[in-house]
Amino acid sequence: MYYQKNSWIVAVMVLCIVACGGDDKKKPTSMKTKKEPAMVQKTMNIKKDVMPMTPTGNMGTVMATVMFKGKIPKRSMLNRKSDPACAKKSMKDETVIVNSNNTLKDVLIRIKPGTVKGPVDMNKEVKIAQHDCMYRPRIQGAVDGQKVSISNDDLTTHNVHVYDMRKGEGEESLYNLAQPRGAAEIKKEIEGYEVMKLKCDVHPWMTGYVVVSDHPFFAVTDNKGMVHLKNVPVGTYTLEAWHGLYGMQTAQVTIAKDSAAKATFIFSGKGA
Ligand SMILES: [Cu+2]
Repeated sequence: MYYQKNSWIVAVMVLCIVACGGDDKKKPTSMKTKKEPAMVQKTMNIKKDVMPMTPTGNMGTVMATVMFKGKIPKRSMLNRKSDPACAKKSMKDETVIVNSNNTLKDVLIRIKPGTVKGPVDMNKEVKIAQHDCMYRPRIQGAVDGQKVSISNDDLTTHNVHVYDMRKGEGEESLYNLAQPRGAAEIKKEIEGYEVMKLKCDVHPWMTGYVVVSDHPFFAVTDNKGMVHLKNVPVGTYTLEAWHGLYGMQTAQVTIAKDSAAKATFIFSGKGA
């Protein structure tokens, strides 16, 4: 029931998009903005009347930044005493990480699924490590049909419990597998999922996400709160920005040939 719980938070979010800078001035980027509730559409439930942009060889870049406005949530120390193997190392809560430049880390930004095509290496596995009793990376993107490979680097047993987060349907449990120390990787194919949420049934603080798309144009904001999506076919798109607690915002961007379309999202911490 994740989305329902957080939909009111999303409703107060402010979204904006800034004008292009530098050489983009010759080719104005769309300024349209709109707000939507978290994950308004299923990732793979794509409307058939929307034709994806077909690559013509003309490509541009998206440079997106996620700002954080409001009271910065305190990152408490996680209580990991229940497992001595985990308790050896102290870790802070990672639900909301605001960078020193007031940007938000761990936001997945992508072109809206179903609206663009691009090259994907379907043989490349999406790797998730359980390391220091945390999922690493905490959030990443993947393409539908790729395989996930989940490893256990720790000297303890984890129980990988994966859910698909579906709008209005709560979370659907996909699989639930114990992985003792030294065990082989768990490998599973992504089969039309929306957002895979990883939880460990042994260590309740462990949370990870894999956001699934049908194209390769996605990235997660870093410790500067930025992403660059490169070699995107020219066109006008909806850009989606998704955070594990705050949900999704969208913006329109127009990508011109050999130019960088800039977008700025603002997430508000109010009520978080
Ligand atoms: Cu665990």
